[in-house]
Amino acid sequence: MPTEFRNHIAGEWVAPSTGAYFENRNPADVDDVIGRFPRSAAADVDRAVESARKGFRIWSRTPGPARGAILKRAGDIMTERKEEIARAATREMGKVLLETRGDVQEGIDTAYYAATEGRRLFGHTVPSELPDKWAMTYRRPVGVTGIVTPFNFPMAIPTWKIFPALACGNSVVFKPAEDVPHTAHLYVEILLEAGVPPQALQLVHGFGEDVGAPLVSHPDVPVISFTGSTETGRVIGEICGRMHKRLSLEMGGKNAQIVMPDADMELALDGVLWGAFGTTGQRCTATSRLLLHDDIHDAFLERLLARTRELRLGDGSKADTDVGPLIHEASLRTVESYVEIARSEGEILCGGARARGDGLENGWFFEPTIVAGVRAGSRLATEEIFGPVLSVIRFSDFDEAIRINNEVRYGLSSSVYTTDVRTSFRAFQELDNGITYVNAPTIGAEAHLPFGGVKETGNGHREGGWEVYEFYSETKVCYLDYSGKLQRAQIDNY
Ligand code: UN1
Repeated sequence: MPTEFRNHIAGEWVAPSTGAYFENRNPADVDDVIGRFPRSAAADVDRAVESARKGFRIWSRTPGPARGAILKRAGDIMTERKEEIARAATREMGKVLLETRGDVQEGIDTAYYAATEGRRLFGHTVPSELPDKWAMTYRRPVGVTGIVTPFNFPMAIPTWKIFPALACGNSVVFKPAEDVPHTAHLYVEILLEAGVPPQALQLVHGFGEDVGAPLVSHPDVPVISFTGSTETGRVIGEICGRMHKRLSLEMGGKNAQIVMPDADMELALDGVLWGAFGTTGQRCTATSRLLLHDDIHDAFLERLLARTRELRLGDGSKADTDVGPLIHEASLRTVESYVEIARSEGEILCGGARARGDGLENGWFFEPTIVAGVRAGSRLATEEIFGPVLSVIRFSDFDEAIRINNEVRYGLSSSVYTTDVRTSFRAFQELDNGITYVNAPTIGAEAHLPFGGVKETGNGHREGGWEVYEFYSETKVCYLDYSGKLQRAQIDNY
């Protein structure tokens, strides 16, 4: 009998109000059941929010440095348990161990950054325009935060949101993706062990419509942070707009790697293989378009095909695996439907089918796929696929590459391979993305820099780095007039 997991609500590990559970299965071997997780409902969310309101009162009054010390401990425990968490994440999510180790490391980096931010949370002290008067700002926590996360970074993305939310003094109701509940469970265990007050941290498992929806529309949750599809983000945005909530959205991408004729070709090859097929293409930063200059198009493709055919598919926990499975059957069907489109919109040079063979029968494996001759503006060139499918588009000069890069509705990351400094700086200025890399792939953001995209990728906020702390706190402006008389700003001093 698989282990039955619980929600964490009001300081206790509890069964869901529904009494119902869902199974969490390994995408590399669907017969491997990891556990049964609560299929919670609105009543569980209500209890969680009620507890988080109490938790907020305790935690928001804990001094920032004391909060930071607890987050530092969480980072230490994560460091000790890194391998165990990585293995749990690979088992439920599928990506290779090398990557889940990186995923956990991103969480650790975020913990240590958040720990020190507890000693900063800077405000400003500013001269007043009037004599004997002080003006300054400080940062206040906002309240209960609702955190809704996807499957592809089971540790990094929850930590990006929860550590800064806690560092700023907010309490948390966490609804992880139903595909990766075990990693979420481990993370919450660690936070509690580190000393986060149990009332300040709630974990509610379940599905978007049952748990995510009541959380997003709960009147006592003024802050929502969501990473997922642009379609779901739009619905959340409408609800939060109506309810005047603070909302951070991190959504789709259609990221391009541009290869110029002056590039180091070996480096560009390494970059696109990692960017397109790492995480089986299931990153919002994944390289899903390869823009090749006419002069190197054929030669580059030939080498890329040879390298792609060498990639070994398999269980991500095995040392010789390069590419793991897709997350579930629905994702496999989506990828298949785009391959159908590829048949008419381009030429499939490799892959294009569900992968069969030894050790692959029981998982959602799809062959790394390259489609050449894709026209800019076509569906394959503009829609997010979230799988191992790379569309190759030709261009004849950098202006055209910029235009193609910018024509999609998303704007997360972009990459240019070039040895020309002028091209590099033009890329920084003219590629319409939140992140541009020169001589590095479209994936690989670092935890201490802001992360996010423009256009339909986001809604103007950033995760990571120093910027996310703005999102999780309110600026309070404080004036103190010690002149002993009424001083009218803009009037008495003019
Ligand atoms: C995501 O794809 O949802 O830059 C996040 C990267 C990672 C984060 C990706 N550090 O690829």
